[in-house]
Parts: sequence; structure tokens; C-alpha cells
Amino acid sequence: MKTPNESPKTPKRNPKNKVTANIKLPPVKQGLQQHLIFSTFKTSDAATPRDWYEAASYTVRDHVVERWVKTAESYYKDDPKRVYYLSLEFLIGRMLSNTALNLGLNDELKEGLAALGRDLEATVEIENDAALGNGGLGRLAACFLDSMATMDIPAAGYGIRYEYGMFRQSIENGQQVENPDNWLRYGNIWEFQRPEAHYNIRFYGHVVTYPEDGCQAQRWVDAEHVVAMAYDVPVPGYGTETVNNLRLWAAKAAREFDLRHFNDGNYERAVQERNATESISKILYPNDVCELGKELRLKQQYFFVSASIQDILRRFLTSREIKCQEDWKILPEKIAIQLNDTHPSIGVAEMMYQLVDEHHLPWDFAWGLVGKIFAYTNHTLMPEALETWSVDLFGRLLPRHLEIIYKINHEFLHMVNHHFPGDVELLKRVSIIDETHGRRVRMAHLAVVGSHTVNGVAALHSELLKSTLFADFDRIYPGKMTNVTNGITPRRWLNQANPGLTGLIEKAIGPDFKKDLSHIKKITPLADDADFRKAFAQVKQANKMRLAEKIQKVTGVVLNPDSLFDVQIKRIHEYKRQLLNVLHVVTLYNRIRSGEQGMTPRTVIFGGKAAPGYAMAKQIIRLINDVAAIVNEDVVVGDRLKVVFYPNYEVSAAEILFPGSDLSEQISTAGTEASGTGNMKMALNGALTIGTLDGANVEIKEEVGDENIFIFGLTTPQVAELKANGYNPRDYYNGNAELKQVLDMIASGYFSVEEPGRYQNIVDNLLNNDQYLLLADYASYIKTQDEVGKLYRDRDAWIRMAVLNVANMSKFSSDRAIGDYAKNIWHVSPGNS
Ligand code: B0W
Repeated sequence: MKTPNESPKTPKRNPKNKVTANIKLPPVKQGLQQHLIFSTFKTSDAATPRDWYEAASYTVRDHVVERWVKTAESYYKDDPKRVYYLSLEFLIGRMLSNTALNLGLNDELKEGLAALGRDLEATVEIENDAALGNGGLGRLAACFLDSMATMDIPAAGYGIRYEYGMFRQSIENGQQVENPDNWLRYGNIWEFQRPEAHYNIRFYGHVVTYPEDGCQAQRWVDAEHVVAMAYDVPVPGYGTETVNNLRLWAAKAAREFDLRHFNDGNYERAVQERNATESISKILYPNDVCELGKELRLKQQYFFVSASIQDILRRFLTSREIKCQEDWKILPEKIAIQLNDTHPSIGVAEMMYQLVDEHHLPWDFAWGLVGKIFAYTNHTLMPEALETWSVDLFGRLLPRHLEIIYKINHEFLHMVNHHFPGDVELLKRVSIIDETHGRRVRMAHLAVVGSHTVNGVAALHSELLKSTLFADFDRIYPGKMTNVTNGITPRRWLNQANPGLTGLIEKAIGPDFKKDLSHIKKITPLADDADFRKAFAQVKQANKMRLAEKIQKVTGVVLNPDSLFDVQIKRIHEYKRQLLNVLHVVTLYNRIRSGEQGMTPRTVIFGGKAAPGYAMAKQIIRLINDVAAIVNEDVVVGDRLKVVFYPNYEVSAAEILFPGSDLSEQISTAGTEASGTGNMKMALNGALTIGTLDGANVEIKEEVGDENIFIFGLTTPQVAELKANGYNPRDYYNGNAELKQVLDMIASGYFSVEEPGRYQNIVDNLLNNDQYLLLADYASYIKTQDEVGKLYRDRDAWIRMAVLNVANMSKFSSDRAIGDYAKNIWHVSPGNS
């Protein structure tokens, strides 16, 4: 049997032709010189910094390609079970520095560049971030790729090669302005176009029924075609030869589609249609945690999922002979597919489509396979993030898939009815089709029904999934819901971002922690070693100076590096409560203005993007900037308080911000942040957390100990109780003089004299609604911040706590998270390739 639509012909392999057997690469310095001439066509006199970046990238790339080919060959030969991570987002950031680090080439590259009169840091800075993601969910996918390669798991990522990634944020007159992220303007050395790996993706058309083997079969006809073309990006593991693949799909117009109009002489129309088709992979939607019902977005999802599943099946089929139905049985032993949120959950229907319509397997048999292949990760409980699509739109775009979903739903509801007879309300609640809001397809329900395992991303979140969002499903499928707490890759977030701290730890306990973070625990006794604490403090100070320099360069604000660097960097969202942080800033400002002495000097740094259509989030950015303008200019304040909004927060900025932070703000309303991963990056870089008992903060507290973290605010049950009993924010406003003063100032236009009513809506919202309970948590937050300020003055005690935070971070390595997925969900063993 052969995969339909398959155009790539996988060449027959002859093991004697191994190209990798005798490759010998020149030393890095020589590679740089050669690539400068042969790849960039420049002499060293004429070379620009970009030419040097390119020469360095080509040089490092040669090394990665060598291992990449070997890995691909070994996977082909050994035919292990493969893990496929499907994600609409991969926030991978810069490639050169990370690849050099993972391949162990950093020192050689630094020396090679230095010998040629170039600086490594300046060279890597030329590279644009690959910002193919919004925030935590996309960065998690990138960290997971790093861990899977590092742990020698035969895995691949699949996503979209957006021509424009996450918008670039600039701040003009205090307001967010979105600019296109033309990251591919100068080409991308790290991707390999694979013209031979392309698939037809279909949209629209209709379904016809025809007889087949005495039954009725369906066929999707008259569809429009788009071509998905592969671009491959290497994913090198750390301290291993393994280099996995990230395959990103770009939309290309199908050739015959164009020619029709060209032949009619209607060139313009042909070009327009080509552009419309190719727009599928044009932009990443900047839409973190909020529903977006755009047709193009559904097209994006189906486009990349269909291409990926066709590719997965093509690979499965070319590695074995499939003659009969029986031969398909091993499919779940050979592939595991992880759905990164509901965005790729159409994959459940697409797999059925491929198996039943294209490969002519019986429905029940195919459904049996699907149920062993897919697993789904949920990343949020926010109702506004739960994807649904109108049945009309869905049926127009993917008529056959809608039929398939109806059939899946029919059989699912039948099963539920069998186990819970007569519970009509239950059937309504769990149906994949929501009949109560104008007939919509609930993608989360499709994902749950089609997956063998569903996981949340932190212990609390997974418990809440079971008790709220998926409570019915937990009854229907006992044991299907589980937890895998998120993690971060220590390669990028410690080794690469914080070479100072890495060097210090390595000197103390040796290099093992770099490959296996559990070794970092060995620094625990050094928290009581005065010399170590001193060295630790020096590293932190140097990182703060580096950050202060960068901030001065991008914002013009001069910082006092001896002040407490209090940092909140993440997407701007009401539930993350950047506003609560602002209320604290204004409280401090008022205390300074009222003559209070002896306060700990602070620099409060914010960073993050607001979705362009999220008016309240944009208002919050503006308020931060307006407050900063007043506070930073006030001579009474001096350098006791500074406020900074760091523009265009992205992965490369994060690499400077995390190591330079003293205090990590993780202050979401309890029960709203699924996990958070910035909280882990901060603590690993020696910042102390001020946070609520939310998301992974709960587990960070467990690891570092109650005495090494600042916890405040209502717990999840308390939040629920307060809301149930009728929360009245005005009670808190009237009962707290400092809070009242702060809100009155903001409402009266103190920070917006040219437009006094500018923030009336923010204050009205807090006083009349306050969905995220800022006012209820204010007093506790302020009190805890006061303790933070006090403790910071005892620098030695502070550093001791910071050391203990670093020492206890091993749970939050993405290697641990991937170990959990491998063992409990994918059933693959690390290093079995
Ligand atoms: C991201 C994007 C979109 C969208 O574009 O529509 C919708 C939802 C998300 C999203 N991101 N949902 N949850 C997240 C974040 O995921 C990370 C990684 O698990 C968690 O640490 C965060 O708590 C969660 O908000």
C-alpha cells in the first residue's frame, strides 16, 4: 500500500552508501575563514557583522548537519517508536548560540572568532529570534524538543513556518505599537527547504457516498488544494550525538491551480489566488489565552496537522511492507502523537480520514488505533481559551471531517448513555457538538475523546481539570486524566543565559549538572559557605549590571544596580495581574512622597506583549508607562524607585532578564495560571519568588521550602468561596487607606494629566467587578512585599535563600517532564534509539 497524495519518493537506501562514514570537518577557525569566503563571498576586510554571523552559523551548522544525518540514518535503521509533538507554536529563539552550546562548540567558536578579531556575543546578537509562538505554550514546545534530543528520544516536532512570527512590540507615547516580525528578511541559515517533501492539503468541496465492498463509503471531492512544503530545522541534543528534526510547513499554491488563470490570460487573478493560498502560513496569530474564531486560523490548524499526519504515515509505510489490515496493528507501537493543546486536535479526525477514506481500513479498527496513538495536553482553564468552531464554518471548510466528527460523537454519546443511562444533561455537557451556543464543535472534547491520556501542566492545574473543566470526562474515562508538571531546559535557561552562574556551580560541584540537573542539589551545603555566597552575589551583581546596561540602551532609563530588581515578564493578561504590581508601585511611591525613610530601593521591571485586540491589556501597558514617566522623573524619589517597561519581550531578551532578576513576580489569581514556566526560569537563575499558590508555584514552594519563597494571597478554594459568597471589591477599597489613595490617584488622572479620565475604566472595573480579585489580595501582597524589602537589606540571608532556590530546581528541568511523558504517556524509553 502507498500513501495517497504522496509526492515525495523516499529513495531506496543502500547501507554501503553511507555519506556520514568519513566526514571530517575542519577546525572551527578554519571553518569560519572558509565560510566567510565561500558562503558569504566576502573577504575579512569587507565582511560586515552579519557576514560574520553567517560564517559562524554555517560553520556550526556543518557540525549539526553531520550528526543530524547520522541520527536520521540510525532511526531509519533501528525503526524505533517515534514521538511526534504537534504544536501550532515553537518559540525557539536564536539558534547559533544554542546550537554551539549543545554541540559543545562554544569555546572553540569563541576562540575562533576572537582569533579573527570578532566577538562571540556581538556575533550571536545579529540573529533574529525565531518567534514562532506567543508565550509559555510555544516556549514549552521548544524546551521539550531540546530535552527529547538530549535524552535520545526518537522524536520530531511538527508546526508551521510562519513568514511573520510574533509581532515586534514598540512603545510609542507609552502605548504598545505592533510591527510585523519579518524574521526571514535576510534568509534563515538554520532551515533546510525540502521541496521533495510536500503534500496536498484540501479544503472546501463536498462529500459523495459510493458503494465499496457492499457498504457505503465516503469520498471528499471537488476540494481546493494547497501544497504544504517542508522546511527542516535541526534540534541538537546536549552532550549527545542525537540531532532531531523540527519540520515546519509552508503553504504553496498548487501549480495547476495557478495555470488555469494564466492560460485564460488572467494573470492578476492567478497571482491573487496564489497569494491568498500562501497566506495560510503567513502569520502567527498573537492570541495568547483568548478565543479566536478566525477561518484562517482553522485553516492553519488543518493545514499543518494534515501535512504532518500524511508525513507520519508515509514514514511508517516506507519502513515496512503493509499488505493487509493486520499489518496496521503495530501503528501505535511505532508512533505516539502529542497534541499541544487543542490547536492540533483536528488530528484525531484527520487520522480517521487518512486511515478510513484513504487507506480503506474499517472504521472500528481505525478508531482502535487512534485511541492508542494520541495524547492531549491541556494548558489552560480559562473559558475564553477553549476553542470551538461553528459547525457551519467547519462543514464548509472540511465537510468530510465534520461527518467524521459527527460519527465519533455519535458513538461516544452512545457509550456514555450506556454507562450513565438517561442522563441527558450529561450527554449535552460532554457532546463534541455544543448545541447550546448555536452549534459549535468543541475541540477540547474531540481531543479528550480521541486521546488515551489527557494531562494538565502542573499538579494543581491537573486537579482542577479533573474537578472542573473535565469533571464529566473524569467520570466517563477514569484514569485518563493525569499530570505532567512543566519544565524548562537548563541548557538555554542556565548554561546559555547565565554563564557566570554555570561556571560558579561547575567549579563547586563539577559539570554533571549540565546534562542532568538533579546534580545541582549538591550545591545545597554551599548556601552556608560564606565564600560561595560572596561569589554567588558577585555573579548576580554582574548579571544585573549587564541587564541595567541593556535597559539603558533600549529605554534610556538609568538604573541603580544595587536596588532590588523586581521583575514581572510574561504576556500581559488581567489574570496574571500586572495591575496588582502597579498598585504596589504606586503604594511605594506614595510612601516615599509622604516622607517615609529607610525603604529598600527597588527597580520594578515589566515586560510582555498584549494581544492587539485585547484593549484592557493594552491599557495596562499604557498605565505602567505613565506611572514610570511620573515616578522616574520625580526628584523626591531619586533612585529609590524606578519603573521600567522593557519593550518587545522575547526569548533573547528573557535570556538577559532572568539572570538579572532578584525578585520573581508570579502573582496570578490562585486557580488561573495553569503552570507558568517563567517562575522556574527565575528561580533557576537565583531570583526569589513572590507568588500566589497557583500553577507550578505550589510545587516550587514544595521544592525550595516554605522559608525560601514569599507566598501571599487567597488560595484556590478561598477564591471560589469568596466569589460564591458575593465578592464586593468596594469593601476592600473602603477598608484600606493606602489602596484607596492609590486607586483615587489613578482614577483622578494623576498619571495622565493630559487626559485625566484615561484610566477611569480600569478603576471602575476594579471597584465594580474585579474578576481576578486584585483588591482582595492587595493587603496581603503589600505586606509580603514589605517583608521582601526588609529581607533584601540582609543581603547575606537573601543570597542564602537564592542559593537554596537554585539548588532545589531539578524537578523543573524539562528532562524530568519529558521523562514523565516518555514513561507514562508515550511508552518510549530514553536512549532507546
Ligand atoms: C496560547 C495560545 C492560544 C491561542 O493562540 O489561541 C491559546 C492559548 C494559549 C495558552 N498558553 N494556553 N495556556 C498557555 C500557557 O501554557 C504554558 C505552558 O504550559 C503554561 O505555563 C501557562 O500557565 C499557560 O498560560
